[in-house]
Amino acid sequence: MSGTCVIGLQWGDEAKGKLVDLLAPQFDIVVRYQGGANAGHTVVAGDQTYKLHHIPSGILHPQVQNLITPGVVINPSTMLDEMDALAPRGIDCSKNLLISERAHLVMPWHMAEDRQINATEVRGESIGTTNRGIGPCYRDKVGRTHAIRMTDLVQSHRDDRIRTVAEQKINLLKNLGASDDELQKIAPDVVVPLAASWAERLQGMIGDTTDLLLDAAEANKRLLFEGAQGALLDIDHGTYPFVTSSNSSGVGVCAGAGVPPKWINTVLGVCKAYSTRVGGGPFVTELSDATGDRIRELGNEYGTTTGRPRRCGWFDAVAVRYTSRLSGVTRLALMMMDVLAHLDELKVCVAYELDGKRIERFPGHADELRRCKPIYETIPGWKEPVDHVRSMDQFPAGALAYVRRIEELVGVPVGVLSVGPDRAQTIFTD
Ligand code: 2SA
Ligand code: MG
Repeated sequence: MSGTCVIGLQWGDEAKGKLVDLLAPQFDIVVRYQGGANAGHTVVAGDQTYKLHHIPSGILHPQVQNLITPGVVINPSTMLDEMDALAPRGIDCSKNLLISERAHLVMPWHMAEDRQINATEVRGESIGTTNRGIGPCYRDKVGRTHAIRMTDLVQSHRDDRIRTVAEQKINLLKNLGASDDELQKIAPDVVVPLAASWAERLQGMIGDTTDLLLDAAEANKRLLFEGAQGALLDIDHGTYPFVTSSNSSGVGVCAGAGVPPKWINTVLGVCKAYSTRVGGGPFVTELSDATGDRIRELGNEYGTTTGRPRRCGWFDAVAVRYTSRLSGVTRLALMMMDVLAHLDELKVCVAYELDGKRIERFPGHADELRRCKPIYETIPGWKEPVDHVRSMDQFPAGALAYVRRIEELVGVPVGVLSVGPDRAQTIFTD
């Protein structure tokens, strides 16, 4: 049994891509199993920075097979752009990438529908999606009547199917007040040839990843599952409705990839040494002050996909304990430790105050979470930079005390610490 998962425990952007790239050489297969082009995974290799959206972060290793499985929603135009950007840098995705025929397509109408979602307030706030068509595509997947899958691209019914759905979507979007410009982008005469061009370029890379993965698991191959977004954005278990539309916590791996739970034995829970969130929704430890701004600047906390500034705050142990338990985390990876150096003191949220009562449970309702006030423990800061640290004994005592406290509060040992974006700036504790 050798399935390992890398799961974000906060609201995404925990630097999962960096870890997957580092771990990939120890695995035979790397799997992206949920989300889509809303993800932004940054990998730094030497002097090169790669920004990946659909393509698994194992792609930089030619001996590793990369899979995009049924739970992912794919925008072929964006994916082809991503491949075209990798090609001149010596990475030929056609060699070691297989895309599931069962995966759903994000179509141009989904982007128009997403803009409509963002223009609508839920519980007094916009969800603040990435406008990548993710929610509308998953909605069509569940609804079944308007869905288009990878397999449809390479079937003889392709043009008819796309024309029919495009006509229905035009009517729908007209009623929702879409602009002429938006409607033009989804006209059948535009979308039908576009889909044909996708098929021409992708057909050799579309296949049955489910069968391949089951064979690989039964042959004891080493599998690495790369989560996208973070567990607090999970459609069922996150801060609903301010979530993404897939199961981004550990519980999503089996359904999205197509593997039974018995093949998973290690779950690496990735979190920053502080918290960030991009988009709307409650955020108990948010800092709307100079410390928050400082974390944003030092941590370069801007969206990889949209460039949006991320909201920043202290580490929330209530939230991470919840998502760590939910995801079955066996080791924590604590990232961005370098960003917290030089502070006089740090705060860690150890419980919430909800309507005058102390709670340690993570509330299931966004309104309840919005009413929660953080109960902080103050921890002395450390004045020394840590970006040069390469082993546990090189950390200042203050930084180690911070790590130990987080382990205690979350209830899981830290297995990895990161002190910068480079591969070398990663310390494995055992
Ligand atoms: P969506 O587009 O429907 O998935 O948006 C719903 C919510 O999920 C959040 N979300 C994310 N949060 C953090 N990082 C994500 N990926 C990009 C990145 C985001 C970016 O790596 O930086 O560039 O802005 C991501 N994807 C979705 C989103 O903000 C909504 O709150
Ligand atoms: Mg990201």
